Amino acid sequence: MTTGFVDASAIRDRFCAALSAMYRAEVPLYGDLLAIVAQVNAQAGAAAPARVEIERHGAIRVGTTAELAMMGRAFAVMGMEPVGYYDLAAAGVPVHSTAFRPVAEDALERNPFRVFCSLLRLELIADPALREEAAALLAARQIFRPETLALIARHEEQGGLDEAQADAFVMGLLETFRWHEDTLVDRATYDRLVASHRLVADVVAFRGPHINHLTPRTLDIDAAQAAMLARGLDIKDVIEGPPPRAIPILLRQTSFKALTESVRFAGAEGAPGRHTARFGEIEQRGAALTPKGRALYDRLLAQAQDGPADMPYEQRLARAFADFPDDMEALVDQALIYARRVAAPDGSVTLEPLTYEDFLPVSAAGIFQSNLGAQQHEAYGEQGAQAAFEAALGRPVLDPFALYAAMADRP
Ligand code: OOG
Ligand code: NI
Repeated sequence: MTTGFVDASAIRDRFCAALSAMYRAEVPLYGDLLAIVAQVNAQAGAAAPARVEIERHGAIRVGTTAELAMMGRAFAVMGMEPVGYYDLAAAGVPVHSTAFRPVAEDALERNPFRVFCSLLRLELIADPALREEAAALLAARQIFRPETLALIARHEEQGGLDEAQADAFVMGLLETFRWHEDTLVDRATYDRLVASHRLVADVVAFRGPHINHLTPRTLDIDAAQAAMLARGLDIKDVIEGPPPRAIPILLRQTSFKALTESVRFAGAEGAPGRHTARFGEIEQRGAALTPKGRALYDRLLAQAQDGPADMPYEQRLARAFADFPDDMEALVDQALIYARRVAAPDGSVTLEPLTYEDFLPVSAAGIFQSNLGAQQHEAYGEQGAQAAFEAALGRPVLDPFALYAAMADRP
């Protein structure tokens, strides 16, 4: 029986393509990145998984619990569920986050589009007057179009969207992710928001949670990074994540630095203002690690970061990760990665790692920080607040390890 509803994966696929086209028009350098990555991936040849060509992740930052809850409902229309909890306060960024992504195997295969979604933690703004002003600004804005809200409700009532509704949903939701040059605040307010934290200004001063980067997946991040440098892009000093390996694990990421863009402050005549937020990023994905593998990764990464300051970071990283096995047999035997048996056409069976579909908090903190310019903030004293985040979202986040374990257990 056909329901006449568009498959959630098809809606996600359309949204991902539309968002990519919009971001390309907004940030032409993103188009350059796509070209570099396409070239590098073509050289990697036949080994490329089919989904790589369309694979992207993006990131947005919302301001209120109501915005987060509605965003969760909007992503649900596209078959994207909240996976994992990321506490960035420890790294001096006043947000906590989850990743909305498909979780079923066929959905990941179709289009693994994921969005790192951060919620501003207003309670971490020290100045009570500014905190109240920010809360009032956020309470007064509506980041979704009324017709998009109606379509989300419609989806929940009828269990899906038909063709016309799906297209209207995609176009409407795209508006929520669009960049707005006009700010909600005047220059003086903007300056006070920036002074509390640049990220606070990025969320509170604007009409909506503009997409701040969109990241294609490369099969060789070292080659892609060299190509970015050759094109003269202003990129981060180090690649976040593990060092280069024979069997890639988790996620390696690098980005070009945030652009300085002109904005028009409310009520302002004269010279435009400047805002720095949007950037470009590329990533290489490897094997998903088990809790044991992840604990080893976290320990070795900390070791590299605490290593001798006079040694280049790459060298410290390589030295620390000499203790992380780098062949399939050892990785599987020691239960460090999730893998599955795959039958080859000749009847032989090989082990294939499961791809890591999530994010890394230390890397995310590094990405946030490289885009805050000179401004660095010390760690916030507060701990993560997963229960509060989940209450805001209206549901618990899924445990990424449980998802991998379920997929890996299949013979
Ligand atoms: C999100 C940064 C995290 C990643 O790839 O780790 C992220 C943000 O800047 O809003 O996208
Ligand atoms: Ni990212």
